[in-house]
Amino acid sequence: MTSPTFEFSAGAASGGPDDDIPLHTLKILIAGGFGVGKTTLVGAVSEVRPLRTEETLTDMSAGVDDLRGVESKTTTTVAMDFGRITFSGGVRLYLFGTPGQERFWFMWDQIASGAVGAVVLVDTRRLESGFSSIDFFERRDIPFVVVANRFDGALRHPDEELREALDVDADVPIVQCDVRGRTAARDVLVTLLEHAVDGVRSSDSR
Ligand SMILES: Nc1nc2c(ncn2[C@@H]2O[C@H](COP(=O)(O)OP(=O)(O)OP(=O)(O)O)[C@@H](O)[C@H]2O)c(=O)[nH]1
Ligand SMILES: [Mg+2]
Repeated sequence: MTSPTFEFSAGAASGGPDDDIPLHTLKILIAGGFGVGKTTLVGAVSEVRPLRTEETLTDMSAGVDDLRGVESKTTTTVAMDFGRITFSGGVRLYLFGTPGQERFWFMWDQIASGAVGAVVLVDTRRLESGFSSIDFFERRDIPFVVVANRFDGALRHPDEELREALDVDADVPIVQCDVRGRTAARDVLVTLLEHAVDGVRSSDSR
């Protein structure tokens, strides 16, 4: 597989004293169900210390939080994650990680406001955890990529099998990786940007 190449407005940020000032700032959501790796992705890729809103999972969550597959998880995001990454060429992404638990989904609309794209993380051991997020972005026409996070012990499935199981359109990129790695997480964001730009181009040409 070739690694993605992303160039935004070639040359737009070159040749001036303000080279270090980003010319394009974009809001991106990192979404998905409970415990699929949203906070992990933001932390892996952020160039600044990420803002986190983790709270300890307590006995109170028994019967509320589905810990199947993520039994070792001790904390959960109760509001959002925030991080930042800047690409050469003057594109700066502000990353907003959503809370995964259903009881916090009322916040999603506000967090999503102004987002140009989303990463939907799924855990292939609990694929159903991705349905609500996919539905959320499809309804709002927000471009997204699906990322099957490589959890230990999870079976590997071909992309097309995942596409069918998740019922996502043929043009939606599917990436399988371990988002604990900075390069893998960064490549996911590049794939999303390319997908979002493709969408704008094809709607312009209509
Ligand atoms: N093996 C493996 N573990 C991962 C991967 N990504 C995340 N994890 C682990 O999975 C656990 C859950 O990750 P989080 O980043 O807290 O998940 P989250 O989606 O933010 O969870 P909530 O905010 O509670 O919904 C952590 O213990 C991570 O270390 C991965 O790609 N592979
Ligand atoms: Mg989290």
